[in-house]
Amino acid sequence: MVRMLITIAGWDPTGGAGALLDLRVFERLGRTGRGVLTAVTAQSATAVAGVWPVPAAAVTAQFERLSEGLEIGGIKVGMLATAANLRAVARLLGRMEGRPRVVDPILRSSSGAALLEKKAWPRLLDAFAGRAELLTPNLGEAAVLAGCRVRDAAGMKEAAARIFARSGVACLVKGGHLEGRPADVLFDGRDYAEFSHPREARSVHGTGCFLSSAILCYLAEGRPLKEACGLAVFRVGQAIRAALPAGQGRWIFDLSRERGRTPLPPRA
Ligand code: PXL
Repeated sequence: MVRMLITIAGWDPTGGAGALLDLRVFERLGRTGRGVLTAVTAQSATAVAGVWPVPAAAVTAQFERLSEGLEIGGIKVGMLATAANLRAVARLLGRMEGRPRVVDPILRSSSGAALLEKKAWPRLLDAFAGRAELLTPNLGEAAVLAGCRVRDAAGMKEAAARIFARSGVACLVKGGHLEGRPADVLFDGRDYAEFSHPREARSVHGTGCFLSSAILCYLAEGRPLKEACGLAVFRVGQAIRAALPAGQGRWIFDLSRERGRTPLPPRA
């Protein structure tokens, strides 16, 4: 039976982020995907105009019906919208021990809209404690989750270590918004790894969704965490360079423009 990847995420009608992008990334990297919706958003390429959460009972029911008769190869969690959805999804992940689970702890959109209600922010690490293989906060999310300033590589290491200490889950802090040459920092509970990448001149919507979906694909292939993160960082860079302008200085992924590109760097 084909092992499906599942994204549990929100709906961005532009397809630049959320479940629609996740499913395209899965397919682009050779995997079959299915989706559980947590919220509907209304948005343009530049701003989120509204968020309508899906009730937690509907999130759970989607997942339960979907997983009947399905071989699940891994799960990615994105936007959750509500504290009730956070609880429900954490419970579902708790039943998926042994399968790769990647949680992108999305708190806000880049335009500042809350994509998880604020009262749930302090509960996120507890909810996913021991129930995922990786958390992928950006600098702002890492600062909120770890409760410390995250302004440079040392701050990223500190935040990743605190997040691991509180959740028992490995943490990749994304440094895309750092000054200078950006790097992402991984802490797996024992060792740190840094993945530096060129500064991309383009501000592409959904970069975090792309990255976490790609990491899940590589984990589902059986690659170790560090290798999966490195390959995904590389792959996001490729996709950014094939993105389309979306107006007002923003760009949007267009995976159709990538056809024929090498999906992976040569194996070392
Ligand atoms: O990029 C974060 C994100 C994730 N998921 C959905 C979104 C956004 C940002 O707007 O709308 C559904």
